[in-house]
Amino acid sequence: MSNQGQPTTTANARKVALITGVTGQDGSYLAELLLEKGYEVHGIKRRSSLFNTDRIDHLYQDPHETGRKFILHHGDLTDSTSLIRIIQQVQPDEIYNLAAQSHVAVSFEEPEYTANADGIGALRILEAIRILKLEKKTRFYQASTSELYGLVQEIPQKETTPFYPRSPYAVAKLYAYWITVNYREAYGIYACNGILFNHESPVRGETFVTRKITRAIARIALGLQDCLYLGNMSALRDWGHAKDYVEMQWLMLQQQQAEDFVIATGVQYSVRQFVEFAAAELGVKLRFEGEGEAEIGIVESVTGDKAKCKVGDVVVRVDPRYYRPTEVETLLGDPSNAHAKLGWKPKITLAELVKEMVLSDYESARKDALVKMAGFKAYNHHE
Ligand code: NDP
Ligand code: GDR
Repeated sequence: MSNQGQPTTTANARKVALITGVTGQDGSYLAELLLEKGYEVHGIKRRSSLFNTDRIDHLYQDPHETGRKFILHHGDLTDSTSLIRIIQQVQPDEIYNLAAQSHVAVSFEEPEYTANADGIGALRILEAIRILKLEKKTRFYQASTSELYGLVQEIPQKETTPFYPRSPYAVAKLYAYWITVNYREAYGIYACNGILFNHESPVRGETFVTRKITRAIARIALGLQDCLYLGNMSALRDWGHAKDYVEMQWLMLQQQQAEDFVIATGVQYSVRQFVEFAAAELGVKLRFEGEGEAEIGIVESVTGDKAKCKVGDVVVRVDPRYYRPTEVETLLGDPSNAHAKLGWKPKITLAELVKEMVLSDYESARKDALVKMAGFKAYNHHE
């Protein structure tokens, strides 16, 4: 049963949350949600040679202010000492472990680091809870993933579907999943896994496929880019909106008993369909490699330049560089358990998600176009 909104600590005491991965997509939405709910929110960020807080800058509070509700700490999931120090200092009621090397393709290139951060990282936090004797106080959320299902065993995938991870990322997350279950059973810690299917937003990392597509479509439409290179376009995914999904992360920590939940929309589309939806949003007609003629039009000439693409040009091509050694072909979640027990249903449709992402990237592309028009160089980052 949901006891939504009920404090787990003393009545009226402001709850304290600690978010790892606060600078990431989900971390930023979750921090915003918890601040709205009146929490004191602590976040762990990594040291970086450049500022890495773009997604949370709107939540920034001057460190010299008193009564701050949003506080950042330097730490790293690969560094136990930093985690123990922060958890000791913060004494959180809730920990959301969102930090991870979260890119599946990159995990094939950095498998050991991914195992360390994504697998052992969860263990380090759970051990810190135990070392600091916070087992009864601190609730723990682990960002588990539909990638655990990997090679298809059952469609749709639910909590009881067997796992078959297909990447170093998914194998590391499998360890984190089970160590979370084990610490719940062994030490009575309120610890749970959210098995989240893909979720996206305008602040999604630019190298994940949805954001790569919406950025490219916006740039093609404005004549800033001539082609979009993708890998496996037949992969099927169940895409939701990150804003909806972080609400569920919070709900999972407000129950009487810790339990693991699948969170998904229950609808799947192919990567190729996502490209088509994004293009339709700006009225761009696409031609895919190996296919017949189709019109490709520039939407708006901010620069006054001619569009890079002419009618009939191929603008979506396959580059095998983006294929993975082992692929996850199809993911479709069955969220009925979360609907029944958490009363949770996603509010934002895929059409709304695509629209929000495309319009946001179109605005950024327009800025780049204006910079270019003023004679400055506008760099496009490539992966
Ligand atoms: P992001 O990649 O956007 O964010 C990851 C965050 O983790 C960033 O803040 C990053 O810091 C931080 N981080 C990475 N490595 C370390 C480390 N060693 N120590 C401390 N912090 C670190 O991911 P999302 O927000 O999309 O996802 C959040 C979590 O949910 C991840 O664990 C992901 O694996 C999982 N997940 C995501 C899904 C999705 O579709 N988005 C679906 C299912 C699970 P920095 O900003 O400095 O890079
Ligand atoms: P995924 O997301 O691997 O599902 O992991 P991603 O967007 O990277 O890939 C989705 C599918 O698209 C195919 N694809 C491409 N992917 C990328 N990144 N770039 C391309 O050019 C491209 N072309 C085709 C992929 O092969 C794949 O099939 C995400 C991450 O957020 C994980 O952290 C999270 O656990 C899972 O979602 C659920």
